[in-house]
Amino acid sequence: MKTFVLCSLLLRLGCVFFVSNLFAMSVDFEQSLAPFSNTGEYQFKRYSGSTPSGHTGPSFGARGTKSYIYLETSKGSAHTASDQAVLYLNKFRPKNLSFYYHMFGTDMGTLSVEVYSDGIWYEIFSVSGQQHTSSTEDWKKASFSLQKFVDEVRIRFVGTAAGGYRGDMALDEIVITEREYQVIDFEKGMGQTVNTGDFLFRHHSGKTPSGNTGPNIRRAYYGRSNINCS
Ligand SMILES: [Ca+2]
Repeated sequence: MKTFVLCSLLLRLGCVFFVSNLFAMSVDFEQSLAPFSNTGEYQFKRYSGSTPSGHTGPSFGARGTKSYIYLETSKGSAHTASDQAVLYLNKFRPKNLSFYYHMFGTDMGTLSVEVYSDGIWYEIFSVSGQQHTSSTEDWKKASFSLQKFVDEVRIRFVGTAAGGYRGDMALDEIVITEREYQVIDFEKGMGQTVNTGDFLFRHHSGKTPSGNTGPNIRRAYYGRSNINCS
């Protein structure tokens, strides 16, 4: 947040620099569910190949991968309407979210994605009923910007059964891009900032060369250095 405030101030001053610190987490379910976990009454299970029931579920993972996760809807699993599985991830700073889903079967239920922020679960995606016509049809991709959520959030994928065994909904290749907020104190140069404007922010310590302008003290907080636009 301090970086955001600093950027806003510097943009008003007429100089431009750019900070990039993006981190992406890709979960392909080839080895495990981590960092996700199941928190619902029923579970999204890791699987490879076609699901055990005929006429439902994918035959392979998304984008040519082997494994994926799915909600089993045969008897003894989420077979009754309103049975739910919840795939949950705790606390991250969001920028973008994308994932692949496969929903083949005449008993297909509802897949929803919800983001928890400031005490409220916001639904950002929901699709109901059969979205594929065969187990071998390509997975569909969903992608969202989450930049409106400023602070840390939680996320959950909710699979709700419609009743019946032909309702094996599947997920794969969940990618979350995070933005890390950094404080840049300019004590050791410009850090990861890059000048892109017509004039340069210069790294400096102490008073600026001109009189009656610039900071009159050597430090912001307790550091020695700063940058100035000239
Ligand atoms: Ca996969």
